[in-house]
Amino acid sequence: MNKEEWMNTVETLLKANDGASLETATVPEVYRAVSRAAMADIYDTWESCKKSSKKRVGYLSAEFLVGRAVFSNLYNLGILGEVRDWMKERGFDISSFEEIEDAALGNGGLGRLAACYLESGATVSIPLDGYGIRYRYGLFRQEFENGFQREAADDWQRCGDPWSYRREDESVLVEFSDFAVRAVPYDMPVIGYGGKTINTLRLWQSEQPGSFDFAAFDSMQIDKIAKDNVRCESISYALYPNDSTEKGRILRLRQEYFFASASVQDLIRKHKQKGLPIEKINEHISLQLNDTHPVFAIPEFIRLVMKEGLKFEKAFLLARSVFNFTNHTILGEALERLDMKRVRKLLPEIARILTKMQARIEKEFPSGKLFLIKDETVHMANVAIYAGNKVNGVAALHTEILKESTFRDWYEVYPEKFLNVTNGVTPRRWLALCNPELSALITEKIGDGWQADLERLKELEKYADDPEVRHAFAEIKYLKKQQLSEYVLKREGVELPPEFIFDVQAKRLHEYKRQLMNAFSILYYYFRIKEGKEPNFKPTAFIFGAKAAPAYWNAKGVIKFINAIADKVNNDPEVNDKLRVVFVTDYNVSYAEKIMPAADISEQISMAGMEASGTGNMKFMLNGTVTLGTMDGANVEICEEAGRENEYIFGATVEEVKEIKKNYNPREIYNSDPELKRIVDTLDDGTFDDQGSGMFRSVKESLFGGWSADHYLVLKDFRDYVRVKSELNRDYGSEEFFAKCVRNTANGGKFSSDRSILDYAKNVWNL
Ligand code: 26V
Repeated sequence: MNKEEWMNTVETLLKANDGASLETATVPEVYRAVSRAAMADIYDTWESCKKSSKKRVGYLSAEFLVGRAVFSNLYNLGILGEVRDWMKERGFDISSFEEIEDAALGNGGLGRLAACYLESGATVSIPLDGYGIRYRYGLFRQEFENGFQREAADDWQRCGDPWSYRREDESVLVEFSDFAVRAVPYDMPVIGYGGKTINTLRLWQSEQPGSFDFAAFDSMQIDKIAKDNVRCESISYALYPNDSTEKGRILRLRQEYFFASASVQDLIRKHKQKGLPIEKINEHISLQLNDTHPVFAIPEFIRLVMKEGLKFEKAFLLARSVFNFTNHTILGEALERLDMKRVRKLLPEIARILTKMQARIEKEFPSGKLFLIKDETVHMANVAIYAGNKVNGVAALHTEILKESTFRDWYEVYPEKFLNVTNGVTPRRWLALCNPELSALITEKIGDGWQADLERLKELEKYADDPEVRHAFAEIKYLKKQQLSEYVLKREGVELPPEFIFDVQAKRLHEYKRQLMNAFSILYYYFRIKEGKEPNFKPTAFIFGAKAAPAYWNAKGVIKFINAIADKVNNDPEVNDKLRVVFVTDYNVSYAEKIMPAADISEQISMAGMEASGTGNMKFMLNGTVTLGTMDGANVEICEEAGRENEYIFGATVEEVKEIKKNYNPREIYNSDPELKRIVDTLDDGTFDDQGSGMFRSVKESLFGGWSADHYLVLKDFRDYVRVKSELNRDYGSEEFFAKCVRNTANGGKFSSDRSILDYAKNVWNL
């Protein structure tokens, strides 16, 4: 579209939909018109992409953390700059679209990865479609009340959903033993960089099947009507925030079957519509299961294929050449196990198929070492490994742990199923779009094209030794810090001088990620500065962003603790010229886009072996940030790529963790290190007030009490952590330090999700 056509379309849409003009329209109205103008623009390409290829891949995921679509889509279409200018000429500033909500249909890493993968699939022209759930409410919005986290509903459709089409005519029925629901698909375009390939993200919404119950209405049974309606719509009502306890299990199970069944029905129907035989469906689709949440797709597939006339064994083998499984965590409590009684009650046909699969494995391996169902519990990961083709971990180290421990028995029997695909992030959103200043510098030095060929960043490496380029890097970092600082002042009311070192930890709050250790390190510097022991300490702003699962007590305790530290530090004139602390409110994709480019230090400090990969670490790296981290997840590969001397690594390794755990006594460390003891004691010596909640005592107890005393080795790793942190503080600002920043960007090429997707295409999907 040229300027004339574009503006006409926008104006027509404003008139038709809202009875408004560019002069009178509200921001959401303009947003909808602009988005729909782009939708009109891409229609033909999208339709032709749907038909184009022999084999398509379905990425089944309970979460897609897509974030704000409008900038990314216009950017990938190559019209963001023009549209900005055209709108500006008419007096409209499109940066006001920043008030449009993020679509947060995911919790964190796993959901954001799914979004990056779809974008990369379209960019490298692989026919990859997403299938998920259209939650009415996504991840909760976070607020702070006296430093405590409070959760509020996330109404992501508040300004409409112009990037989706409802496809009523492609609805399917999903049946549970007690009632059936209608799954209505909403399709979002997934626009690749350059706009040549457009794939589809299909999200299912649950609704009441059939038509309005007039008889009930006539007899004034309003309650019954409302109840039936709520029961159906509740299935896609809200995203589970990662800590789902017993009471939510049934609804969660319904959610999982709901979207798995709808997606498989949809795929089989499309296959049949093409007049193709069911036995050949494996030549036309591959399905990737994003963790265990979509694993019901396997028995559902077998069930539906049997309905087409195939015997169980044939159907099972067909499933085996269609499905693949990605594991994203070794955390025991996150590996899904379902109660068979419940499955039998709610999904009797699925239970029968699972039982047949269990019988098959018993026959094949009579020893009982491999199983799907044991003690009336289905192990969903086992189902996926047994009935799938490939199984992958998300970073080299993680995959080794899967093979050696988590899935050891399976690896012994099926070594050929296992492989690694290291995660990646899309460089369009996480470098080009969020850091246009650095992008311009990169393009100036190595030319255009790196956005879709990220290995080309290597060409920057030589500039690490060029003082001019180093300084240009540093200046851009300063600018991004200024921008973030303004934003944080506006949103949080906290002043972060951009001259300070910006030390950032942004990720979900979990004990294994050790935000508590970071908090302790702040107190370490706090006390030392007060005692005059840190004369050369360079002023540092500690920035946190994290949501805690609503029922995760200790995680919420850590948030309150950090907020209490922030309060004390920021208001203490003796230290606040050296230290600032802020816990940003409602950290989400859009906040991340502002934070990553402004960070000097990327905190990746999980206990070794716990963080499957991490993807934030990659975003920081691309934006020229050094990692302060453990040898965990993809940090290991970041060191491999950039050179370990360009990162700040500390702490026990996976092997050392194993040794230490044999006889670990956190109390010994605590008692023999007075400086550390004093810090830990602030949790209950009255230094900080948790307002009677008992949270701080509970956090302290997690370090000493019971069998799992300091399960994540916070006390053990603390000294090495502050040693390296201090070394970083000394290095900061030197020529060599800025060279490290350049080297991080220059060696980030591996962490493009384009590379990950090409790995999957080649080694998993056989495209
Ligand atoms: C799930 C649950 C559910 C039950 C209670 C505790 C708990 C804790 C963590 C999780 C996480 C589920 C999987 C997940 O999000 N994994 C993340 O996946 C990212 C993408 O592969 C990866 O970078 C992160 O390291 C990994 O934690």
